[in-house]
Amino acid sequence: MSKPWWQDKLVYQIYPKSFCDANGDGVGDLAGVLSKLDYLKQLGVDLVWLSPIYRSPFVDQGYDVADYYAIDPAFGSMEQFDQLLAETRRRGMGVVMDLVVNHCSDQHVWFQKALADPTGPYADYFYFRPGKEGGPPSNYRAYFGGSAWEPVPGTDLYYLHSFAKQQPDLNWYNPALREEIFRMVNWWLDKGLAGFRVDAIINIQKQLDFPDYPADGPDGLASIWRMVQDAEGIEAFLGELRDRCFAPHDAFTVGEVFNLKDGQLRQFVGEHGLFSTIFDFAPHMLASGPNGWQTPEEFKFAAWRGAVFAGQAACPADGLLGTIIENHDEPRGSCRFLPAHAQNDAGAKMLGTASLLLRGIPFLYQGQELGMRNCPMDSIEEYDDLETHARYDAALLEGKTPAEALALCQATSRDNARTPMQWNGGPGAGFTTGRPWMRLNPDYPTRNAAAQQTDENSVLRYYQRLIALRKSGEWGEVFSEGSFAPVWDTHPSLFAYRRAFAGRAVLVAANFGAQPVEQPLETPARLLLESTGSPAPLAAALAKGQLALAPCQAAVLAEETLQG
Ligand code: TEU
Repeated sequence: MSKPWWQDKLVYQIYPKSFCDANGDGVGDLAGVLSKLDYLKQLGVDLVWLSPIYRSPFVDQGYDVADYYAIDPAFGSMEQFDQLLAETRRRGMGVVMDLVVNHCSDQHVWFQKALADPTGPYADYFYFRPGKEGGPPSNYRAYFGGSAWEPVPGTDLYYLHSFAKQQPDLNWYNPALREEIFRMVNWWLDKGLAGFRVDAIINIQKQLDFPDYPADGPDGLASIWRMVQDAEGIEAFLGELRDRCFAPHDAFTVGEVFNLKDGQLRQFVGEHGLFSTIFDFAPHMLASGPNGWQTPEEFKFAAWRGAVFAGQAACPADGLLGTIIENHDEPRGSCRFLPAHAQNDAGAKMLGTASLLLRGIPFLYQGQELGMRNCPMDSIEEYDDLETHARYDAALLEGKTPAEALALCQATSRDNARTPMQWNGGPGAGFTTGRPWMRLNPDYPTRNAAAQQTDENSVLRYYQRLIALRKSGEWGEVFSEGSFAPVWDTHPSLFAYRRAFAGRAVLVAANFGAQPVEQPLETPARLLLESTGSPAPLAAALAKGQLALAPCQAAVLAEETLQG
């Protein structure tokens, strides 16, 4: 089996609205991205994933696409996009776009034509269904709240939307729709795109009789997820997408899939997988308590370690998972996957070490390399994200007070990760010369890329060294191709594992506890990297065959005598 070209790649996610604004209108743009390519190269990034930049009314920040063939003017032009392709290629990098094809925008011409002729061919690009007993066809709640069915004006029909009502679901069971999608995907790949991150894709499979489910909330509705979960047949659609588009272009693809069924992982990743990789969201799912996001769970070290290690164990030998700490939908990892005492820069470096060297394709989200933190807003009005507003309303309906509902939003809001990137300590954080579209995290005067670049002990400089090690000529193959094995996996505070390849092995160990730990080593080990900038005590312990880690210290050790 030959190794795929993306096996050793590292991906960096850009949230374009909040990355860098070159024209001073307060919104990030492609010219801004172009101006930061050297920064990304220096960090060690191979592939740049852009959240959607297609023409959009931005009801869901571009995840509502009005024209799949156009760049939204807020971001720039197709010429600038082509320039981005050329400039990344010149630096040995590639561009990955977001592929949002479970739904489009209600402003898309397909939907406009469907509304104009609700029994015509374009209506079958969507799910138009007659109502039932004076109400919608079934009792589904959309992910962003409210009924998942919206009346088609002037008819007794409804259309289905899994997300916002401005995001009508596309009917993948219609071959004509599938042809449109394949043509569009191939058009982008022909341009020279490296691949796609495939949005919310599990939702394309439906039960076409749309059965009701028992209500699961005070609104009397049942989550649409219930219907999707019981639906079958996604493999056929994704197989066609792979064979018609991805495989002929040797594209890199990462699927956004939640809650795979038993045995499905084998079909999704690996040599004949439907995608190159899929995100491992198991650690993120731990934050949902018995009542989902309404009952957020505190970080529990052993459960988190267990979820990460279970993902590593479940992944087939010929496949890779996308390892991820944070993205544009999740609170910042530095406030989430760390115990309270470690929610600081030392913790961010430790978490980065623990995550980036796992088996898999590492994904970084903008600002993660600065240890950027959640940004709790003072009132619900300050939040932009529609899901946050839906959660606020749902929490009130559940009987929570406004203060309790706001606290829930502060803990779980997607806007925590969507505040502008912090480039320097000057006005607008170097993100914009104008007024930023979303408030800056108030810590930007001290936490920013310029300050961190000149501080050898910063999170940024540490991430640069960590990524350089992962990709080094000496150890790169161990990280990109090596096996994974947990080490000391019942220890109360150590997160440790061994990566091994071709007779060489690396031990990664991190102390998540508030107390120092000491542990005898099985084999002599040499220090490759440590996270605190104070290696002396660890080096002294290693000389005696011991591992000694201070709280929040992570270390990477070469164990050259072990067989891989
Ligand atoms: O998210 C898909 C998804 O399942 C969301 O429900 C996500 O889990 C939730 O927002 C987390 O709080 C994708 C995109 O990543 C998201 O930004 C979009 O809003 C969504 O699809 C609709 O396109």
